[in-house]
Amino acid sequence: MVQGCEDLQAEPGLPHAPRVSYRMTEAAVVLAEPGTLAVFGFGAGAPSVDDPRWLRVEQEPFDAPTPLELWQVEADVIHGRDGDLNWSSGGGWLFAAIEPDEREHGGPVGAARYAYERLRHFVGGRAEHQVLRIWNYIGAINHGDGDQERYKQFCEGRAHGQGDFFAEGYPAATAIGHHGAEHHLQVYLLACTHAGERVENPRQVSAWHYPRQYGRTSPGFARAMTLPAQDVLAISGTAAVVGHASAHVGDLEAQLNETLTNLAALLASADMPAGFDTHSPLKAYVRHPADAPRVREILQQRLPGVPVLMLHGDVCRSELLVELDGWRYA
Ligand code: 3EB
Repeated sequence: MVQGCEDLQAEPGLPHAPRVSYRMTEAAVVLAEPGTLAVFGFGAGAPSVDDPRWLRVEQEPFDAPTPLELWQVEADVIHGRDGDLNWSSGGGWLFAAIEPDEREHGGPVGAARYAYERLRHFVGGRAEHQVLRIWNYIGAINHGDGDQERYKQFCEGRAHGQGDFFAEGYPAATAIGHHGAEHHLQVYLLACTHAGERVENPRQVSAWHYPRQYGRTSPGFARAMTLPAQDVLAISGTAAVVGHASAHVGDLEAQLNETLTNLAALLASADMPAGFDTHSPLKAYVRHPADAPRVREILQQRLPGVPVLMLHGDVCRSELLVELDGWRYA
């Protein structure tokens, strides 16, 4: 009997990572392209677009004109809504997003809990149930004192909402403040049919081991995640944290240098080649708009040719002035 094609193809390869890029274009144009999994606009100037793959991020860009961020896969994409949760999938990948209004969930703790409960239940019922990377954008993130700081309340709600969903290991993540409506929480994720490989940074205490001084509930996230085909490293929000302490308080340039040192250590730890290139889209979240030109200048020197989108975003520790995250393609 002749072996059929089906047999030869029965063992599908690992899904190739989505291509993440910035492009100066219109949402409608890229949403019409095959393989578009998600499209992000930035700030109040971005349009609202009625497509579950579209997300308008609350952070204001420092670049004008501002590109869109695109996630594209080499497969057909389907999309839909599940109540207030938006999703799309294709090629083994899943995008899911939810943007609860804190006023409808009893405040920041309730909204974070709700977001993570909804995402966990939705993703848990999908073939693409391995959450590899997650982003959290929080209004007025440093408002409130001590354990009442809004970031710490977010951490509390997140921990309740995720339950034991990440018992085998946390995804890579970013949690950054925005200056849009304070009650508007934005959470979105990238999940896959296959697990990735978590990467920690030898220069940093793993976040889930942070001591009590940073809050009752330690943040749960991996420093980075190698995606299943090992072709991309998804890099979590990275700042001037050494050990568990914030380094160079009050010194923007030293913090940025320390952050770049952390990124180099992370690439080494992930067995990735050193450095970033034109296919490594990064974001720089800058606390004080007045610092943005200096951050841009330093990054252009240190990471020539690397696409960096600069956003007005507050790091979750009020003494930290800048944070980077993004992607490193092998
Ligand atoms: C840090 O290194 C900076 O709470 O999900 C970075 C990435 C940070 C993710 C999160 C927090 C989070 O601790 C803060």
